[in-house]
Amino acid sequence: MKSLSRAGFVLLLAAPMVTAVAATDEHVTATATATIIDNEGQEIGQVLVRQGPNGTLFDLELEGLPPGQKAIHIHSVGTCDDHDHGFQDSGGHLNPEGKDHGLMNPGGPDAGDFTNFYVHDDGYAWAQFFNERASLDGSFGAQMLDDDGAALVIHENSDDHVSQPIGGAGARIACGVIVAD
Ligand SMILES: [Cu+2]
Repeated sequence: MKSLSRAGFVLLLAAPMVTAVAATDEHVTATATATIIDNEGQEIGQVLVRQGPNGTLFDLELEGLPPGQKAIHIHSVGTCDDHDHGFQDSGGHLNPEGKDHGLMNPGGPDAGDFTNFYVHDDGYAWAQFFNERASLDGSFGAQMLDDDGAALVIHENSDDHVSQPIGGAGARIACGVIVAD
């Protein structure tokens, strides 16, 4: 009897999660995945990208980053091949309108700007971001999957959301090319 009620409890917990995922995906119009690598070229996790009717949702799950607050941005070129040279080939931010960088900048934000996220002491991070200024297919805002693609780039420090060009976020420590599913 005890184990039966426990099983029932687990089922009750599981059911709303399934419903929540289905409800979120009902209006998804395009999806993509970015497999994130570090400066050694090792895979450290993924970001799942879902384009909705009014913005794009990014689900991030990573392991093995140094702890603390980190900046993440959409960079304008879809390459992370130069991991041993700091991911410079991913270019600057996705920013076709030439805005200033920074969510709190009066001349911003650019299309690639996000809020910061936090890496726990054990190197694990989960975060979810929403961006109304960038879409996968160009149906609103800047187009991520254009001819030269785009990459998600993680920096060693947090973004102050004002300073040019990248909010004082420092070195590029991880990168993932955004690839259509
Ligand atoms: Cu950046």
